[in-house]
Amino acid sequence: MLRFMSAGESHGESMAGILEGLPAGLTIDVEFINKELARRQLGYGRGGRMKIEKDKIHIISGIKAKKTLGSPVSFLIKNRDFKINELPKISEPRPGHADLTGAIKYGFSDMRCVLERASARETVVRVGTGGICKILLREFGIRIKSTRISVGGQTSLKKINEKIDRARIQGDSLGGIFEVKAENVPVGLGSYVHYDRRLDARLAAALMSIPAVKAVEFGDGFASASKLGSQVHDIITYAKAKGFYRRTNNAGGLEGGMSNGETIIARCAMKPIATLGSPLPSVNIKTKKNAKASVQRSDISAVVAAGVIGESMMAIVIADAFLERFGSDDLEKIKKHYKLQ
Ligand code: EPS
Repeated sequence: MLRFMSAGESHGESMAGILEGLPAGLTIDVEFINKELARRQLGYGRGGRMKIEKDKIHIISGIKAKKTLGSPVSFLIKNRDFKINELPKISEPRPGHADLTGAIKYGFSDMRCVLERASARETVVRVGTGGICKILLREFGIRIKSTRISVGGQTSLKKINEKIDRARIQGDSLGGIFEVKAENVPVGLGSYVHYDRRLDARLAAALMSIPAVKAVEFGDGFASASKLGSQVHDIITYAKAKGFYRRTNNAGGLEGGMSNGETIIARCAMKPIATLGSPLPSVNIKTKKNAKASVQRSDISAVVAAGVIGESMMAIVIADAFLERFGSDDLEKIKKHYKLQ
């Protein structure tokens, strides 16, 4: 079983991750992980923080001479913008953010204490972890990619950028849709037997856990609900060179809670970022009087970055399900199991 934990506050000293359950003998390419971290910083519409940070992974355990030992891999990613103890208190919660509910839940009067951990800065750890999982998956030819499908309902790059510029001027924010695909996933990851090992359910939970994601679908997803069965189900075919395959991929590579060998396709809808330059009405949590929501440095839109985070979450779940099916304590034995399938 592969498990990971993240720790760290947005303006604390460092973000930290622990990934446990990797086999021994995997060569960790730190440069590849750093490139993944840099991809998370991209996209038109990002805020000032991305100009400050140059995220780099610093692995502190689980590796000797670049190879995994089978012990937990732990790492740090430094926050250049380390200033948690100097930042002002926040008393006006932002609608759509964790601010108010988090403060009630933990009994804080300063919502800075919520923001620091609720921040999407945490996703840097997921991308570090996902990068390691991608390195494992690429040993078996599995590739994961993402695309920004739309922002604020626009699909062309020109219109997206114009819409982001307009939102910035108006002090507003935008959401959008991104797609994540996993190619060359072997047949049978996940389970039709155990509800909690279903690959679609695990992927949906992982993608839904990305900040601001409000909906996840696989393949034809919501559209399939208004079609006939004959229009939806993918016809099964056989060819000597390929084995069994489907003529179409409306199922998004998932049938019966398992990978069916076709490309896994997930789409995620992201709501607009909760911080608005022209803030919405809110209430001061101390005085209980009407007040404008607080304004924090933020992104206008972060759909490209969310796609990279989506790739990481998909890589983590697929690596876990892969190890469940072909797993062993060492990579060479996993390769032997994999060849036998
Ligand atoms: C982000 C870090 C944050 C935000 C943004 C993404 O840093 P800061 O709060 O210092 O600007 O830029 O996070 C949010 C939009 C949010 O609501 O938390 C990052 O590293 O991706």
